[in-house]
Amino acid sequence: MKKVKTFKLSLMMCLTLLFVSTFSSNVSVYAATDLTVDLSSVIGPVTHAAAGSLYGVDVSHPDNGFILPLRAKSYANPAMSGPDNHRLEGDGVPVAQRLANTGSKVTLRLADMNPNWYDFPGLTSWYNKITSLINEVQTLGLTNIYGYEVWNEPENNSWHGKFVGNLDNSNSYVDFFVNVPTTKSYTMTIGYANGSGANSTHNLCYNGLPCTSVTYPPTEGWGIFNTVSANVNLTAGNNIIRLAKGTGSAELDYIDIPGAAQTRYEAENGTINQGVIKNNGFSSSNDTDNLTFNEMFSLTYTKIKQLDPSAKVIGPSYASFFQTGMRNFLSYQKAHNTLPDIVSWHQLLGQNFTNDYNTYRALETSLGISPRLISINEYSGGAWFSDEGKPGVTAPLIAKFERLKIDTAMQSLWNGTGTLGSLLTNTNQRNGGWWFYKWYGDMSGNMVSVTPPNVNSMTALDGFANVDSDRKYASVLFGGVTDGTVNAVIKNFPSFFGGNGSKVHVRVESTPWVNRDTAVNTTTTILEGDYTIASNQINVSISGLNNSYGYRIYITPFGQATNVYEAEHAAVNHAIISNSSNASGGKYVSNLDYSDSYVDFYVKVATTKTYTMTIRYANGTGANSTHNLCYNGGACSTVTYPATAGWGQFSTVNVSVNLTAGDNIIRLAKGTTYAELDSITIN
Ligand SMILES: [Ca+2]
Ligand SMILES: [Ca+2]
Repeated sequence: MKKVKTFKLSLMMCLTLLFVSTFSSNVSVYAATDLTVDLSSVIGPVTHAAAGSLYGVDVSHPDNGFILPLRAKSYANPAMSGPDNHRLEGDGVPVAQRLANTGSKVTLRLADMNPNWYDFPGLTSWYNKITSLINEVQTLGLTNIYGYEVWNEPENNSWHGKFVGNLDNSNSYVDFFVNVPTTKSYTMTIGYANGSGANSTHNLCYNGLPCTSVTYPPTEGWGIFNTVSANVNLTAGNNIIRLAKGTGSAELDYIDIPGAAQTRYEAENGTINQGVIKNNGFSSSNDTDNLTFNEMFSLTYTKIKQLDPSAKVIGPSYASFFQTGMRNFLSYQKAHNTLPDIVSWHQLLGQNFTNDYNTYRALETSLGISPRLISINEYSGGAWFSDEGKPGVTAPLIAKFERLKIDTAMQSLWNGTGTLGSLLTNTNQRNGGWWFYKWYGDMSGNMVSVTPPNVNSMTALDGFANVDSDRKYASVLFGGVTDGTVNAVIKNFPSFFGGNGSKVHVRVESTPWVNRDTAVNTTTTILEGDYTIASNQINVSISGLNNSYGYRIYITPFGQATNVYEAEHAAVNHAIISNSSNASGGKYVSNLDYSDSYVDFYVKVATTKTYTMTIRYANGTGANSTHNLCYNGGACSTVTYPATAGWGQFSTVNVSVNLTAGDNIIRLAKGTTYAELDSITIN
């Protein structure tokens, strides 16, 4: 979706909101506030599938410090940007280069290579652009391209097809003027739509011969086209072929006559009597090089695979899930052996995603198509503009995406580019949504099952959770509409937590939301304590909840230190994570060798005061080296590291830091010569 909306879509949104609000009021009949987390029911590995955003990362902004903690699986960017393209900014290839070391991938949106919304340049130019793009990706050796998204929202008239509808009067017809070189029988293909649910007919009349009848089986809907064939005996030179109203109704897109002067005669270019020319994304026109969207997608798929057989092709990227359009698309691509590797659509209007997902999987089954990866490459809540980035709205969405193993999902773009999907303010500061996505980025190990009060509600309380048995912790993120209380039932503790009778440490935090432009410097700890496992579960009751806020429950084994921060789990810029049995946690950060190399530690303390920070480091230079220590926006200072026994051989230094209650961001950045970082401990 782009920022400019059509009236039609606004109306759809209003209708949807009415539906959602009605639906939400029914939620109260459920045991409203129970959220059950099964720590032993693994969904799959943590990938941060839904942490990315559309145009959320630009070539030069935001700063990496904002991007790194989110650990998004993929962003979506224009395949090319500039004055001749749909987007001025966000050029996907340099963004992919920029993100190459962060672990994030980039979806390249090919439609954005075109100007406006979107002008198809003709197949030759289209192929040239794609060839140039893929050659560039290959020349640069980029390995973090998630895939090539062929088009965007084709059904919303971003595919400029035309057809003739309302051929409903007794004298409605379209005359096609067809020139053929040879007198013979030709097999004519008719692109038509019949949304009546029953067969309809046209009368086929030409060259003074008796009319015959053409039968149109039902298509997936009005404006959604299939083809039928009919034989016509044409004479060399000009012929007038008339398709006239018969029984029931049909819409006409084009006729194809192989061997004729044109291979396609568009209905809208014929002589139309008692019919109306219409626009939509399922039909073809001169503006689309006489291709339907399905045809263009299929040809583009083939071209991409010729250029790079390992490339992933993404589509159709409908503005919302709708079964009829998806069936039409999948049926066509299956028949042409050009099914996308990753099926995409958008979640913007508050629809029931759980239901849409199940409908989609059933559609695959019914068409004999193996399960595709799914990318929801634009998402926001039903009140799209005010919802984007709001934790209380995104939590129930992410919960569904994680529960259903959606491969990637990207926040929509209702705000400016380069703001990580409305997670930064207009003055480039973190807002409350950023901290929620930072918690998401903190997740590691495996995602585990969370059962909300109602999996079908897109607005009510829902959450997602992870367990990391190496790092020995679990976390649960949640948000959504509640009556102000949540009872989190956390059960089936893995053995590293101990068993029944063991205590676990629980910290519950909230991140606020006023609006996207309200900066938030810290999250708030709203509850902290030790809970005893009984019947292999604990119940954490939380009250005073705000429907716009996001929440995290962070659970560690009793007695496990919470003041040690491993460098390898921090936000690491332009450096490498290495393994060593000497290192705390088995890993450390090496190669902090560049002017932009740094590690950002997110340190949470209960009290504002001066703390001792113990830095575990290695310095194999044989002489003193330094890092620059910068935190909380204050002036930087220098930390001096005496030489250690070698690289990967660690020692410690202590420095004093003045921390404020809540979250503190402590940066250790390259200074004089070199040093490696293992961990920091705050006392
Ligand atoms: Ca047409
Ligand atoms: Ca370490």
